[in-house]
Amino acid sequence: MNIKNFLIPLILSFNLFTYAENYEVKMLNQGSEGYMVFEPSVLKINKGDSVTFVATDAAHNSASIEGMIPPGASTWNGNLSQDITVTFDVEGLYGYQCTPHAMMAMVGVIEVGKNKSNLESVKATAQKIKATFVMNKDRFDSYLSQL
Ligand SMILES: [Cu+2]
Repeated sequence: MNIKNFLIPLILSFNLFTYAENYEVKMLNQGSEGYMVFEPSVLKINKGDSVTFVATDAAHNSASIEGMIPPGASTWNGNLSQDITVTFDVEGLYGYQCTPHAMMAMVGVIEVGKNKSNLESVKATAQKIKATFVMNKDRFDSYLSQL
């Protein structure tokens, strides 16, 4: 076999692959947006990418919010003070929270694959959850407006 016949298709095929990326979201007592925040709080990624929620500060977790993930997507629920890596194989919008600090609006949003088809559901759930916030009441609206 001619080496060229083997190498050229191989080299061309590299361009066809998009490699999955890993992003980090820090769980913080204080960040640039205030107290009890995920940083970055708004993330746009591609289908197949993963996000590691990093326990930079203790006593936080990351958990998906019911009604704020696309149909067919898997939920997640991290342990307190531990990193958790979530792979996003279903396109759409995801809302998540830190369970012990949900009332302090420790929430975040992720858009996977430029697909906003579940935006209305996410917004409706955000309005309900917002009513339970005791501080940072505008966070969900602010985050969703960045999508
Ligand atoms: Cu927290």
